[in-house]
Amino acid sequence: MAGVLITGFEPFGGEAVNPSWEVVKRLDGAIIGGQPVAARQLPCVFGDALTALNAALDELDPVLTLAIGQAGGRVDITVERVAINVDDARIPDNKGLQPIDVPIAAGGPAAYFSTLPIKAIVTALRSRGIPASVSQTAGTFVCNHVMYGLLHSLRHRSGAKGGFIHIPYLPEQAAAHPGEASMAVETVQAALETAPGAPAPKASHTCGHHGDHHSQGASPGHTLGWLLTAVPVAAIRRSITRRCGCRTASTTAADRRP
Ligand code: PCA
Repeated sequence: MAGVLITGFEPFGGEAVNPSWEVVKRLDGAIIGGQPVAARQLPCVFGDALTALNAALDELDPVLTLAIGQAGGRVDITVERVAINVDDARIPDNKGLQPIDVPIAAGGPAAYFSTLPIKAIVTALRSRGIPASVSQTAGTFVCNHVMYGLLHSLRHRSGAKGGFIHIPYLPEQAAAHPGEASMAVETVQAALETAPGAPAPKASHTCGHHGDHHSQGASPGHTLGWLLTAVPVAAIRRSITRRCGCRTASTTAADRRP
C-alpha cells in the first residue's frame, strides 16, 4: 500500500468544466511526502463513478484517497464529515440516471465518517488564509455516492485513509451564476499544498504538476504530505451502525447544492 489517489469529476449539470478536475489534474504525477500522487477523473454517473474509483483503488492500492467535487453555491472549501447510504438525485447524472431514495450499498451501514482529520484540515487551511469549513452533508448526488462507496471499499483496506472535499465554482462558472461564490483554481491548489506551520505559498507560485517543489521528498508544505506523515496511519474509521430516520432539510447556503 503506497501513494495517494486524488480524484475529480467530469463536468455535469450543463457546466463546461468541473473545478475539481481542473485542480486535481494539476497534481497528477507529483511526489508528495515521498509518495506518488495519481489523479483520476471520475464520471458523474451513479455506479460508473464507483466502478472507476474501485478500479483505481485496485490498481494503486493508495494509502490515502482524497476525492474532490464541485459544490456550486458553496462559499468556501468544505471538508465533508459524513457520507450517507442513499442516492437521491436532484438532477439526472451524465447518463440520465436519477435514482430517488435508493441505497448505495444494500444492507450497508447508514453512513460512514471521513477518516481524515477534518477539523485539523479546516484549521490548517484557515490559518493559511484559505476559506474552509466542515460540511455536515455531502448531499445525496454523485459526490455523496462516491464518498460512501470510497469509505465502504476502504473498510477492507486496513490503514488506508480517505475522505471527500467539496469546492466552490471557478470564477468563470460563477460569472454565469450571478451572486454565487467562486474560488480560483490556484487557491484550491494552494489548499492542497498548504499544511500547518508551512510557509505561505509564494504569490508567484504557479506550479504545474511536475514543479520542482513537488519533487522534494519531504512534505512540509503540502496538506497531502502532512496527512501522510503527521496523521496516524491507523484510520479513525467509524461507521454509524444504526439507521437514521432523520430527514433534516438543507437550510444553509452551504448545504444547498450537491
Ligand atoms: N459534484 C456533484 C457530483 C460531481 C461533482 O463534482 C456532487 O456534489 O454530488
